Amino acid sequence: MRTYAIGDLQGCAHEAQLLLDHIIEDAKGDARILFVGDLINRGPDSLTALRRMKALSEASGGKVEALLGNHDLHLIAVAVGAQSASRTDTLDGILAAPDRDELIDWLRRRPLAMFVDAHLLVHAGVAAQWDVAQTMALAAEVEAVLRGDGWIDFLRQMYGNEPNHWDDSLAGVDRLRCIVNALTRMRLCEPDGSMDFKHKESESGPEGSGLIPWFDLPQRRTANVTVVFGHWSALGLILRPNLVGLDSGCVWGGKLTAVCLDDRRLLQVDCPEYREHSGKK
Ligand SMILES: [Mn+2]
Repeated sequence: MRTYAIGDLQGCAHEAQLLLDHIIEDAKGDARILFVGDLINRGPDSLTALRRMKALSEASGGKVEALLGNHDLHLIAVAVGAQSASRTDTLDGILAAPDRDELIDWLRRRPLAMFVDAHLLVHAGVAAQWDVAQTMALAAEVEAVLRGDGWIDFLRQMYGNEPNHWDDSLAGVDRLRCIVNALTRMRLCEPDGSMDFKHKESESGPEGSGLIPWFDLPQRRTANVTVVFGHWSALGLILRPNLVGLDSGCVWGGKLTAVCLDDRRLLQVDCPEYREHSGKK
C-alpha cells in the first residue's frame, strides 16, 4: 500500500476528485490517503468536498483520514453559534444542508495530528518544544474535548492569540487554545518560539521583524522526523529532506498537491483562480 498526503482543499471539490483519480491510478487501487486539513471554505464547493471526504473516509476502513485545520474548526464553531461567520466564508451550502449535523459531527471527530511511517502530519505546525510523542499526546487532549460532551463550551473559548508560547505547566482552556493555535494556525515565530499571528505573506515576515517560520526554529524537537503540513499557501510547495509543505494554493489559482510519502512522488492538479490571492487566508 502506498501512502499519500494531500494539501488544503478549501472547497475545491472538482480538483480533489481529479487528484484522487490520479492517486488511485498511481497506487493501483491500494492507497492510504491523508488530508492535512482545511477541506472546506473560500473555495467554490465546500459542501461537495466535505460530503465526499466523509463518505470516502467512512468507506475506507481507516485508510482515508483528514486532519482538522483552522477552517474546519471555524465551520464547526460557526455551526454551533460559537463564532460569527466571516465575510469571505463560503460555508452557507454546508450550514443549510439537510445533513449538516452529520457532517459537523464527523468533522469534529477528526484528529489534529497523525504519525504515519515516520511522518508527523499536522495542519499548520508543531511547537519547537514538542517531540513526536508529546505532539501526539497534546493533539489527543484536544481531540478528546472536541469528541466529548463539552465540545460546544470549548469552541466558545477556543479563539484568541494568547498564550502564544507553549509551557508544559499551561492548564485548562489556555493549554487547549495554545495546542490548537500551534497545530492549526501557526506560521511565523519569534526566535524563542512565541507564535506570531499577524504575518503570513512571506517566510521572513516584515523586514527587521526577526520572525522565522516555525519549522526553521533551531531548537525544534521534531527535526528528526519528516513533518508534513499545509496552511501556508504564500510559501507554496516545500520539499526538504525532513519537511513537506503541501499548501500550493489550490483555491488561489495554484495547484492541489499530493505527495506519496513512500517515494516523494508528486501528483498535482492545476486549479482555476477561484479567489484573488490577497494574503488573507
Ligand atoms: Mn489553514
